[in-house]
Amino acid sequence: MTRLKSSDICDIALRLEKYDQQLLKITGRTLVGIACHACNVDERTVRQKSPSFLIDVIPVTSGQGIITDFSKTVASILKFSGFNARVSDTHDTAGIVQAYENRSDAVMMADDKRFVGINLNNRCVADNSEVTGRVFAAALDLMAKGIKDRDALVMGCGPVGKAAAIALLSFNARVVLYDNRPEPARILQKSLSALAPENQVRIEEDLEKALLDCQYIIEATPVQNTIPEKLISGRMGIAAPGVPLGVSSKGCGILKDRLVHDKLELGVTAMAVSILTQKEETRS
Ligand code: 2YH
Repeated sequence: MTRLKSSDICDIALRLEKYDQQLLKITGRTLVGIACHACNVDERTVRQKSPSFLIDVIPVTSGQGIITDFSKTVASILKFSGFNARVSDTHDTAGIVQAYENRSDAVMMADDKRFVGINLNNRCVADNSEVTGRVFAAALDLMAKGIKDRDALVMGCGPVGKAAAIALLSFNARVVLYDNRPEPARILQKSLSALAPENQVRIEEDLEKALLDCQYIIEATPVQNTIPEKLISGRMGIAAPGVPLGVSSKGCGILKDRLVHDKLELGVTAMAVSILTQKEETRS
């Protein structure tokens, strides 16, 4: 799992407007629009509710500690997406206590392993890895103007790749799994078998063949340059939640507007939309 560095995120807040316009051009939807597509909710309803939904972003000191600008950047993304967000002036346990005392609707916080949003009113949780996989799959579906019946390659079968594969199946894509280790791909294929007919999910062990076969790609690995430039064509569409980006700068130049990649923006926005709109499951 990649730990974000301050240098990865320090200019995100300044580029939000530009990125939003870029997403609109590539997918036809903005950050909030793509997040709503990922959560299968109506954008107008979300835009009506989000300004009064108060999210406290709580800095967490455990493990490797605070990443400079992390909480501030998360709050900036939330505010840009229309939510009422602020960085808590206390951290860790005290931050959670303060959020309850102030009757905040939700908290967002990350340690070295998990980054979550928790709705304090109904106990719904959004996990960044799961939601990130889902929202990048939604971006790919929009970029493809409907990925139904198309082959979509998922590179990297960890938690983000898994969530992307599940979302792609919900959009009725044919999913091709690739991982540089055979075991994670096999485990994921098995877990997806409950969700789709056998012929809708296959494993491809030869990356070159997979990249030649599939026009649409989710790049969910934590490795640089996983997609060789010679295999990148102008007709490919890539949604890349992986950090660092698996496409070289020359590759980005070939793809132009056929690439969606960011380090926090889509994931954070989709986490907020998810905790705003999820309903608590009734327990028996
Ligand atoms: O970047 C991370 C982890 N790799 C979790 C990512 C889950 N997809 N955590 C951020 C740590 C933030 C820090 N504790 C802070 O500044 O609060």
